[in-house]
Amino acid sequence: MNQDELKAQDAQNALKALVGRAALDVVVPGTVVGVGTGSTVNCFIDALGTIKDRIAGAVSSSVASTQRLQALGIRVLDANEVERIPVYIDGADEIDHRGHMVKGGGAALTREKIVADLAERFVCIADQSKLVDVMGRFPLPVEVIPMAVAQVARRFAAAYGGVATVRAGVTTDNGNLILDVRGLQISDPLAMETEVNQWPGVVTVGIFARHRARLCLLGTPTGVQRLS
Ligand code: ABF
Repeated sequence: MNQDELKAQDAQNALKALVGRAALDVVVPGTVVGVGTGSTVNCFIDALGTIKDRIAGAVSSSVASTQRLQALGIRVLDANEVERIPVYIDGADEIDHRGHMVKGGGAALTREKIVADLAERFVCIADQSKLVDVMGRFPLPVEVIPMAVAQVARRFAAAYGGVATVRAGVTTDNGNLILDVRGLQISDPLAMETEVNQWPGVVTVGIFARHRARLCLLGTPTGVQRLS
């Protein structure tokens, strides 16, 4: 990376740390917190460690987040141990102005959606680069049963003109593959999520429209914007 790229990365990391800390404000004391995955969430996990005695524990969306939480002494509960959690905090690869998200760049989309489903409130934490008018520039991640990747790729081409490729060297925590689909204009996230969800072999599509964020803490150079 050249100097400018390094400076841009440092600036983005600073925004991630900013929103990671800001997310402590939405944690409900004494409760179990839903925790997502990714570098922005890692900032939140590190901040959560500073108030670990004021929460009842966490439900995690990935092995990576579980390990980070446990290393900080935060109790991690199995999702089956809880019926409802007040808040789920997670990042996104893209988020639009209605809180719909593309997620799965970290290959954790299935467990992220499972924990999001347990939550009363999904709070997305992201730096300003993630906010878009129409999603689709980021390749859409889809978790797929290995035997179905070719057919699901054909369906994306036929239905949306998408070009799907298997993410090299990645097996999800659930033992499946990730297709990354390029060339999409996700103008109706709910419709696409509903359609793709029913394709045989699709475990999870990385569109979070049914489980959209009710609040987004957006990191910007002038501070944290609360978008809801
Ligand atoms: C995770 O957050 C994934 O769904 C998404 O890909 C990722 C964004 O990662 P980062 O915060 O590192 O940009 O929830």
